[in-house]
Amino acid sequence: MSAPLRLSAACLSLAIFAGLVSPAHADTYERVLNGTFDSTKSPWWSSSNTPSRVESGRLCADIPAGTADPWDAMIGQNYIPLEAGQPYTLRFTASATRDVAIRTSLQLAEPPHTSTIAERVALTGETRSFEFTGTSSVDTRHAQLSFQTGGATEPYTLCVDDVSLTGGVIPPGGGRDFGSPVRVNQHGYAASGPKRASIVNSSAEPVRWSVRDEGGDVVAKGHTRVRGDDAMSGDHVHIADFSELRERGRGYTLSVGSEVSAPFDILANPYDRLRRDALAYFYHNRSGVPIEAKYVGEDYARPAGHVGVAPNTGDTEVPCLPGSCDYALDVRGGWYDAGDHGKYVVNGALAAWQLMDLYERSMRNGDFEGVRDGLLRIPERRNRVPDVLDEARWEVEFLLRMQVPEGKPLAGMAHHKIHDAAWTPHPMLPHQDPQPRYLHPPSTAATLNLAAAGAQCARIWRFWDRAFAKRCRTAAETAWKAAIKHPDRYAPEKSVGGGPYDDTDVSDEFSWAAAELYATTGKWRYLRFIDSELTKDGFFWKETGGLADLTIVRLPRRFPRWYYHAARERVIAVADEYVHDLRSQGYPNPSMPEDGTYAWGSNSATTTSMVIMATAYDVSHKRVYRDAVLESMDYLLGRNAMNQSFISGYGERSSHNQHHRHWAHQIDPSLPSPPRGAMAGGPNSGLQDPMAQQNLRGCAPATCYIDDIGSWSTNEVAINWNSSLAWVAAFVDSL
Ligand code: 9MR
Repeated sequence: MSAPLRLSAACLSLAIFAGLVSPAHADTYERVLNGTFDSTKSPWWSSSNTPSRVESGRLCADIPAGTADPWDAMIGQNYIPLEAGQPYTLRFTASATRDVAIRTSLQLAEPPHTSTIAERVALTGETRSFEFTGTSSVDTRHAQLSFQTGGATEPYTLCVDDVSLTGGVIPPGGGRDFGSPVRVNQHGYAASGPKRASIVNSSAEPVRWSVRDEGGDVVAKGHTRVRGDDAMSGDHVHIADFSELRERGRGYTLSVGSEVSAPFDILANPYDRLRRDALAYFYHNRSGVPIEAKYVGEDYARPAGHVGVAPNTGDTEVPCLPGSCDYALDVRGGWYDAGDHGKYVVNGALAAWQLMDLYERSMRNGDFEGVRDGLLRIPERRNRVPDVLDEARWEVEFLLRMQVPEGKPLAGMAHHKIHDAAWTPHPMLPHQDPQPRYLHPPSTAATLNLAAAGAQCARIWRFWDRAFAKRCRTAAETAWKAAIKHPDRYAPEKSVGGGPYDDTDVSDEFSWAAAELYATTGKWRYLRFIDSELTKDGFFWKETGGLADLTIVRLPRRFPRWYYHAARERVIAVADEYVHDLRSQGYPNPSMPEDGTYAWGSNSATTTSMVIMATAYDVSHKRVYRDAVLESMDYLLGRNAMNQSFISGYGERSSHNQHHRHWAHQIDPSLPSPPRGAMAGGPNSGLQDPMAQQNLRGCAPATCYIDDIGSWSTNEVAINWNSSLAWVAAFVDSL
């Protein structure tokens, strides 16, 4: 539970006390999502021994016999917000196919499981209505409403409907506190770079600003520029520009009237540590190897996950999804994708590619830090290979294991993914995961992404380990042939226990893989498949076409001259659009989706746009691109509509409750928070999880974010997001 919510709850209670807000209407705030089961049961869940479904507009569950405690068989809903001191009323209808007594409970989902309502409910075959009340003694967003049926002597079916919980005075989506309206890069500005702030202020005229140093002396002052109404946030924004201030120091603040920003530094090189922290993310999330205290510290050390040691069932001999093939593969290693323990070839290949691309960019631009052996605290440190390549190889080795072996059906294709049969609860360390894990059928997209990353690996590793380079090249060319033979194997959209990474248009993957294969082999047969162009849509795991242009401009001598010139022009044209969008918004985000909404992982749309602007800088040396990348860092680090730094450990108000199964300090104090340098997914207009639905209703796109472990659709971390963060952190550090 974060301090801002507690504060605002207290403020509201005070307001009620003072007669400012009538508590009468509070009773109307509905706290249950989908209590009527009109079509779906989401976000209701049931225990794995208690299958449930929607039946005639009710939620029905098959209750097993022979369990012991009430909570051994439940249906329920999580992430219900409760306010301390407020009364709540629970109503529902229910029936059962036997005469039974069950329990209904409204309580904290995590220890100490403080309960607000706990009642015995006697059920018969006839549908009856129930009503219970209770007063919450806690402020939380983590209450759980459940129907607990364990201890039955005979099996039966339970059905519930019209479940409603009303109460509380904070309206859904209300009570949010973004702190100071003066928004800065809370970490720090580069002394030689642009230094601007965004200020929420209703004035139509410029207002005065001043910067104070740590000792309180005014060191710069001026008037704002009125940027005006900002569509994505709904804020009326002014810009303060203090770029002329170059004096290095810590603890500066910017004031407008009585409003003061979070403190910030001005440093010669503010991003040297972020470059390493953003990359360290990957070792932390390695599968198949113990994470050792000597590299990460005691708090983050943990046993190896998924090396065939019970209760793990993977990943040393993982069978195919039942009915899809008859073999098992050793697919140990790689990185866990995100807050979950799945490993997905489409996304893994993109993330590994970005680390290898970072290496190639560093080589080409003389950024020695980027290719340094000893940069990171990882087991391969000082093995005479750049650490960023060691880290990427950890993933590439896994990708190679996902390829269907010779002699099997679909040989040469890559299995789309491997993950748990069912979603595991939080918290859960990788070595504790008891779920069966399966290989999912090969897909063309995964196969082509393996071909792309494999070809890049072959090119790069020739200088470091010829045998490995050769393995990569063979895998890549084999994958390409298999994809040509099976060009339309698409992963399904529906997915349980892991993400889908579904994609039914793989023309962009063909083009990207062809560019990589051509760059590595020089074989003309690949050239004609390069038919994608970088557009303002940039790139992400589903849209990889634009990456072909990045590869071409990174490796000009490996492509026909006219390819390079055309790609360079496109990179610059797209970067110009990003610079334009960054400058026209109240907050410096190069990503400004045309449909006016932010998508899942919007912060990675920011970082990938930054990669493209940085590439434009590399090919043009025009300062405008470099400055735009630096200013985009401001957005990520607090100069945004929520006064929120999205990178853990960086800035006064930085995300620290990201959705992750063992960086779960928020729900289990014995576990750590995310380490420094983990980027949250960011604002997502889609509100695709109950935490977001409960707390962000009506949010302006740029504010659809909540720093709570429950919000996987706004606050997860992921390898493809941190790989682009690592890329841009290295870029800004190299300037
Ligand atoms: O990043 C993915 C995003 O583009 C999709 O909209 C979303 C839903 O399919 O999935 C995101 O990826 C998640 C993956 O499916 C499972 N692991 C966590 C990933 C990050 O949230």
